[in-house]
Amino acid sequence: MSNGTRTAPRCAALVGPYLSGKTTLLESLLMATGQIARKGSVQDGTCAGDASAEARARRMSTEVSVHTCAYLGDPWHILDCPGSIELAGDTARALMVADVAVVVCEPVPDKAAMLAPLLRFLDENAIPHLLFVNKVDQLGSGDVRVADLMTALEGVSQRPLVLRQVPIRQGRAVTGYIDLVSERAYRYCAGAKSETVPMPDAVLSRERAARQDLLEALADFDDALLEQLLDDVSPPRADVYRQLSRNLADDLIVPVFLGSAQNDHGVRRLLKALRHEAPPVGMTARRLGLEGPGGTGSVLVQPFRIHHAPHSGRLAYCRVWQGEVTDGQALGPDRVGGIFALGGATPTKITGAGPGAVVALAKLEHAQPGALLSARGEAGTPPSWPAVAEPVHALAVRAEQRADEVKLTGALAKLLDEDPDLHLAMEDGEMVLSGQGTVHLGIALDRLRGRFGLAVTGRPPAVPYRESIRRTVAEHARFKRQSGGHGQFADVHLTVTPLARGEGFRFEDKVVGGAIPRSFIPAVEDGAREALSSGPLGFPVVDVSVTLTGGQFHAVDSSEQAFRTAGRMAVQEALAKAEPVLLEPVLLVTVRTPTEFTAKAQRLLSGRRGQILGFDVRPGWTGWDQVTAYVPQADMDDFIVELRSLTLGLGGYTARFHHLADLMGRLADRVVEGHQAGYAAQ
Ligand SMILES: Nc1nc2c(ncn2[C@@H]2O[C@H](COP(=O)(O)OP(=O)(O)OP(=O)(O)O)[C@@H](O)[C@H]2O)c(=O)[nH]1
Ligand SMILES: [Mg+2]
Repeated sequence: MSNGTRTAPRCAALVGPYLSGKTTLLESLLMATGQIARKGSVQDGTCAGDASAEARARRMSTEVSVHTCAYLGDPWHILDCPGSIELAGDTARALMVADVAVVVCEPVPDKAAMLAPLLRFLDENAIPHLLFVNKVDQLGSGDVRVADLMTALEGVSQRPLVLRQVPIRQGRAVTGYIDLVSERAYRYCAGAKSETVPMPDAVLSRERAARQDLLEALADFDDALLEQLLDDVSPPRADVYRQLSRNLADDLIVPVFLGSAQNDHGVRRLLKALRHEAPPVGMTARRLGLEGPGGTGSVLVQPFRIHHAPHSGRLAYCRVWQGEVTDGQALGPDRVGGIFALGGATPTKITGAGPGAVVALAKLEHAQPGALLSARGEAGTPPSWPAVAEPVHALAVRAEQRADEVKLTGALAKLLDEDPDLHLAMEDGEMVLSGQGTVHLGIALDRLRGRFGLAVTGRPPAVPYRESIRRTVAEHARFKRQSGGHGQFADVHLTVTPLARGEGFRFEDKVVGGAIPRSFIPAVEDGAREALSSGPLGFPVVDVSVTLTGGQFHAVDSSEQAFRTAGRMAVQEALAKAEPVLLEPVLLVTVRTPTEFTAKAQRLLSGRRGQILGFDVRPGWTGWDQVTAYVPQADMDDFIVELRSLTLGLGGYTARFHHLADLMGRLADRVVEGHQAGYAAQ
């Protein structure tokens, strides 16, 4: 291990849009490397990548899974990442520890735009990546030319794409490829290595042109190669390979491969490219500017995800950047309590892990994704570590059985620990879980049910309506009770007055001449606050001032309790006469979308009672707009679902509470009736 980097495991992340075939590709890679004897399938729920119950049930990847294999003696870790845009945070964190990313996409030019956010992330972080155009078995039916696909893909990549293969077709069907570096032709063989075949004449001219493009792309970064090209000299193959791997490591170019994961086509070619061109762990650590506080030999580990396993407890999935991790050693503020290899059905215990390894470390109770750990302590989180995403969807979560409430709190704490993109807050008495969309939150609920055995429900959270008044009203209330011994007596005169929006509650004491003793006045204020906690419409009352103007007391029978009750009665009666008005929360919403969908996004906002404030280009994003609008919170339910369906899944938004607006007429009646019916049902 110590002599280098070649034998240290490298780590490739499989990423790309939802359902592009990453988990199927993983299965094919595991088979081609002899890791598994038989291929499972996503559809049958038998593949290695989607092993969790949530993934199987949904036939999609619901979390990053870690796999281990070896190809021609080189050890590899493969991270199969979920493609759903709602789980992009998990994928981003996995990408931060990978040496190379394999971007799996479909051969559909119209879907190229779906790659834009991912390619942008890879380029911003200079993560070496190549494209694997999957499902080429479908190219025939769609009659798509690879050249058109490349044009579409180039439109969404900041880095130049370099096509490495041209397809060989029979009719429309793709039956093999020509490798543009070795200039050899291959015929695909289902489930096995491709066979070498003579170069078909029909493809020769396309091959020449594509190879010239490839060399020219490389020559942009290499003067010697440029000279050779200008002199019409064919550069030595070894130089081309060297240049390819250097340019990949520096994220200067994006090589493009073709294949079909389902049929194992092009998969060994991909493995070879990874073997020759993917940078070793030491180079990745340098790219990330990482070095342990004790120099290059000292141990440096970075967790990228937390998992609470039923038997081993809290596991930190980590990449070992340098040094050797041993069981029991100090790491960060904790001590390693078990090292587990990942990839099988369950983690298996091992004794140590060296540079490049992706392992699960137990008992690192304080480890957080991104935060570097060394033997000397925690070495901080690099600034490039992805930020947590702002929530765009929320559910009020409840245990069906009261007895489960404590267990639910514990289970949610674990889920939040595992997934930094989940958020939990108490809002108007409800436990509100928020995250990246219906799929993201649905998976969280499935985990509560499946992993933690909890019967839970998730409903749209209640909209935090408020109410206020529109008129000043003076009121008098007398509380008097005579029941044996001491009686109760308090008499209060007060006025309620509407305040401007946002001013909250104000209490003024204008009692003169000791009509009410000082000591009872705070009790009147308490009573007023009680009355405001639920107004005549049933909601908390805001923006009201209460002025105590006078009253009476009794030397023996008056008490704080009596004045609180009288204060509450007076305010309650005054509010009912002061023209109560329902207030609804309005959010300032900023929608981000590719320009081609801006008009649709605007219509969506207007359709939800939104008041468009304006639109502009999205700063730093060519071809994107952002639209700002005021939208009532009540109309934001499932907004993200519709926005995504209108924008190829690319649109997103942020929302902040902005103001409370008067709500009147039928809409207000419906809210009040619904609220009262809700109470009656409880
Ligand atoms: N025709 C064809 N279908 C494929 C190929 N590879 C995958 N599929 C199908 O595409 C669908 C999605 O495959 P997955 O491997 O689950 O895709 P994924 O990218 O892992 O999906 P997520 O992880 O949910 O984003 C499945 O129905 C596969 O059978 C291929 O090469 N050709
Ligand atoms: Mg998958």
